[in-house]
Amino acid sequence: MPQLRVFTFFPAFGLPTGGPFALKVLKWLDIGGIAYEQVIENNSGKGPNKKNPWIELDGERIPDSEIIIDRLARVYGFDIDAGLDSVERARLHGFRRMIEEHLHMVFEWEMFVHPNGRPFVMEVARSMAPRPLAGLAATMVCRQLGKQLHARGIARHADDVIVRKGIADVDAIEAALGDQAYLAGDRPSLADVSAYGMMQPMARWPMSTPVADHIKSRPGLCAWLDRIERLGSSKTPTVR
Ligand SMILES: N[C@@H](CCC(=O)N[C@@H](CS)C(=O)NCC(=O)O)C(=O)O
Repeated sequence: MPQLRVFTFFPAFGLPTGGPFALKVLKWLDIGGIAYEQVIENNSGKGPNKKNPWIELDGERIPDSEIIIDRLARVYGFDIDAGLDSVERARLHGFRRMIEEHLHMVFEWEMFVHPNGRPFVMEVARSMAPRPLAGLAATMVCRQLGKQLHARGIARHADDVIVRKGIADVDAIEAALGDQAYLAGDRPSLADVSAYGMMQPMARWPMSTPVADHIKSRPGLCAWLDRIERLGSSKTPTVR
C-alpha cells in the first residue's frame, strides 16, 4: 500500500481544512476510500509549487489538486467520473475550471480583501503568533493576496462588479444542478467535489461577505454541499 501524506492548511469552519483545493483532494480520497495522513502545514511556501495543497506519495512531492487527483486516480484505480460520456465530462470540466479559476478569485477577495473577511485572517494570525507579529503577518498576507488578485484582473473591478461576477458563477451552478442530487445526476463527479471544496467553506464561514451570503441563502445549494460532505466521511484520516 503506498504511503500517502496530504499537506493542507489548518481545519476551519468545522471542516478538515479551510483550503478549497485541499478540501477537494481530501473529499475525493474519502469518496475513493483511500487511506492517507493529513499533515497541517500553513506555510504554502514549503510546497513544491509554493501553493497548498501538495502530497507526498512514497516520498515523492506532488503539487496541484488536479495533478494530484490525476496521479492518484491511476495509482489507486479510482476514476470518480468513470461512466460519464465525453460530452458530460467536457461540460463538467468547464464548470470545474470556472469554480477553480474564477470563483476561487472571488473566494480569496471575500476573505482577504473584503472588510468583513479580513478580521478572520487577523483572528487566525492571532491564534498562531503573538499580537504585534500577528497583526503584521495578517496585513502582509492580505496585501499579498490583494496584489495577486489585482494582477489577475479581478480586483481592478468595483466591489459590486466582483460580487455580481461571483453570484453569476453560483447561479450557473445552481441552474445546472436543478433538482438533481449531483451535477451529473445521481452520482457525484469531480466537479461536485471541486465545488464542495470551494463553496462549503463559504457556506460555513461566519463572516458576512456578499457571495458567501448568497450561497448561504440558497437551500438547494446548501443541501447539495451537505450531501457531498456526508460522502465517504465515515472513516477518520490520521491527522498530524
Ligand atoms: N491549481 C492549484 C491552486 C492552489 C492554490 O491556489 N492554493 C492557494 C490556497 S487556496 C495557495 O496556496 N495560496 C497561497 C499563495 O498563493 O501564496 C490547485 O489546484 O491545487
